[in-house]
Amino acid sequence: MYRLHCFAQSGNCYKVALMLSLTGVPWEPVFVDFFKGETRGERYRSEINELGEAPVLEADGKRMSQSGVILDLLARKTGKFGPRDEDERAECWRWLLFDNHKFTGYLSVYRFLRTFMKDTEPAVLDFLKARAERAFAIADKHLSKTPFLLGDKPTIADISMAGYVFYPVEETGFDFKATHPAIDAWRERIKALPGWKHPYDLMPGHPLPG
Ligand SMILES: N[C@@H](CCC(=O)N[C@@H](CS)C(=O)NCC(=O)O)C(=O)O
Repeated sequence: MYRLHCFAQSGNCYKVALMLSLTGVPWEPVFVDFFKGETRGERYRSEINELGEAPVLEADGKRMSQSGVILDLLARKTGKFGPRDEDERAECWRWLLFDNHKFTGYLSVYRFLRTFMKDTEPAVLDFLKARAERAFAIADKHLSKTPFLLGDKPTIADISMAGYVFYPVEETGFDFKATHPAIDAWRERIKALPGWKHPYDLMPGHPLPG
């Protein structure tokens, strides 16, 4: 039984929750009260994750963090969504790192500041939005040539990049259907995979208390 420390508004947590759901392995969520500061607390940092981040996966008596590392481990354990050879492994990690740094990296911070923190400088939001849009343009061009990032089959690279794309347009500020048709079509292909669920149906903590 896997235990995933997570909360519904976190697309980084969703990457792991989605992988667990798509692979059909038994797991249970452990709610992280992020908006009350749990990840910044001493207990979380000393007992759960010294990096002060979610997601954290507990398995075989170990705790591990960084969604990319966790996805790689789950792919190896389940034999699903992993790269099939060394070339694919390199390609997978190329997209995983691009996602962590740029696609998820800018999209997640932009969404967090515009939706969950109300006092961000407009210039900061403009910068993050422009950076996110550059990453989207690169992904959209690539996905106009291939159904999934590495070809015909979905991999952990797709699961990682899908972390934030299912949240409502009102939250993210991005309407992929209107602006990035290849990302939108790829998103529909992921949604059609058996076991797919929306982040708000997979993890605890939604809606936020008013
Ligand atoms: N690269 C990390 C990012 C994890 C991350 O930033 N998680 C957020 C929640 S979505 C977090 O816990 N942030 C706390 C902080 O940065 O202080 C991963 O993919 O796991």
